[in-house]
Amino acid sequence: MRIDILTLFPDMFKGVLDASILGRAVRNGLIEIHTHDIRDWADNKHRKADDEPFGGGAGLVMMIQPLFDCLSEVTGEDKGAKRILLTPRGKPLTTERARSFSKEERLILVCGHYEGVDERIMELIDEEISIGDYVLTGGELPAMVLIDSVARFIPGVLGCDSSTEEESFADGLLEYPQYTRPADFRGRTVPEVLLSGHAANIRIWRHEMARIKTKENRPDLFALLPPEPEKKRKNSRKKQD
Ligand code: 4FV
Repeated sequence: MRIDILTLFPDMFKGVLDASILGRAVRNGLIEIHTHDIRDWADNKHRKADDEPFGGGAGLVMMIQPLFDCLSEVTGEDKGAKRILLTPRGKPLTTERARSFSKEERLILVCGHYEGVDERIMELIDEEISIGDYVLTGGELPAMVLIDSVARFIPGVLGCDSSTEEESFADGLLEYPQYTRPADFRGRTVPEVLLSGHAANIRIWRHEMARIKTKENRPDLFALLPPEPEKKRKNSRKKQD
């Protein structure tokens, strides 16, 4: 997959896109990422890319000319590229949307700044995406969040592709509690069932815990879950015949 990022602050992406899992994915050629400084397309001698809002109001708005010419040139003839504006008024970024974006050939991400972008850019935008109901200083962090969430669905990016199946939101549930060595940390122990090796009981316990955590933290998601019968854990000790 190719990802182009249009931003006034390309340096913000250094460090994030060449570290850890994303960095490895780029090095392995699974993802190709290009950043473009919108100011390079400003056709005024002061490379100005923002101005006061028509109709008054606080703050500045990103000017249409640098953004329009940058997006047009970066898109070129590539009609297959999906052009996304990161904005608080966008559709929410969800696991399903991240999964569907991961199937695209090419994403072009437009990062707004200040109070936002001149509305006439919408002529060149296919989708508006929000990472959450709060206002940030820029679209750069949302672009990084989107790239990270999408990259995880690209085969080969994660150590084992199956891990996207067993995680929060994969089946409408928040994820179950995780534990690793040591089994006893200063008297803080691990639930017995996880040490029992009894796969079915472990599955039942994890599902129960995921439902409890979902009910506690995301009643909106819990309400969407199908009612389910109480699953009894099988007694791990073989019945002595
Ligand atoms: C945002 C969000 C966000 C708003 C004005 C950038 C800022 C400035 N983007 N999800 N929440 N963007 O707050 O995506 O342009």
